Amino acid sequence: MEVNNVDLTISAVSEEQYPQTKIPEIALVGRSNVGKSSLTNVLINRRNYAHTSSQPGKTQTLNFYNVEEQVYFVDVPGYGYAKVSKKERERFGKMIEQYLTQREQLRGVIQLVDARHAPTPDDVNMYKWLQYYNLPTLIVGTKIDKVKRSAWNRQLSTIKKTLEADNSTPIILFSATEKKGKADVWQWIEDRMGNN
Ligand SMILES: Nc1nc2c(ncn2[C@@H]2O[C@H](COP(=O)(O)OP(=O)(O)OP(=O)(O)O)[C@@H](O)[C@H]2O)c(=O)[nH]1
Ligand SMILES: [Mg+2]
Repeated sequence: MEVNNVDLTISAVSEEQYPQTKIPEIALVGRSNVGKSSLTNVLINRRNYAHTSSQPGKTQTLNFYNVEEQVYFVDVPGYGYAKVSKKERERFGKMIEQYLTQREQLRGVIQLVDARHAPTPDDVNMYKWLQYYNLPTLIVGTKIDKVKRSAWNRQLSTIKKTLEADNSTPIILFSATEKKGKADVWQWIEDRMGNN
């Protein structure tokens, strides 16, 4: 998609604040610091519209980015290390769970994993959970620029094997710095947008 207009519609802390439109939504999930904001920025051709940071666990809201009035990207706070109280984390987990299982507009989930390493137990749990709820899932292996080219295939199969991903789950290796994988990720999103 040719992207010129993007708008951070809302950073929601509760369901009443979600946009009240029929526009399809694509959620981005992954551990803190894996590169969700960076992927968003590449997809929308902006340098730092979705704020990136080297400090993990910052984002504590569901951020809805309206892209060309055609799709929302929903940046879901990173799991892993949230620097918040247990109570806050529970409230938050519930909100995310509710969003992912009950949101009618949701067409698919992009799960990001760090392509430099094998997926963590948190990553595996998240993937299994998404499959359990039959959510169409795309795996994006981030930071592939940090892996030498000769190891890309090995990393790809490590991701697939560790997640026990079946063939209906595509895996795309991605680099925000090189913009590698951008077209393939967009293709998947557009395919999902056309599907009810
Ligand atoms: N080399 C490289 N660095 C990346 C890539 N993607 C993200 N980073 C870096 O990783 C750090 C975290 O990226 P973010 O995009 O902020 O990660 P996030 O998943 O949004 O993190 P939270 O919002 O805290 O959950 C930043 O320093 C980015 O510059 C990539 O593809 N290659
Ligand atoms: Mg972020």
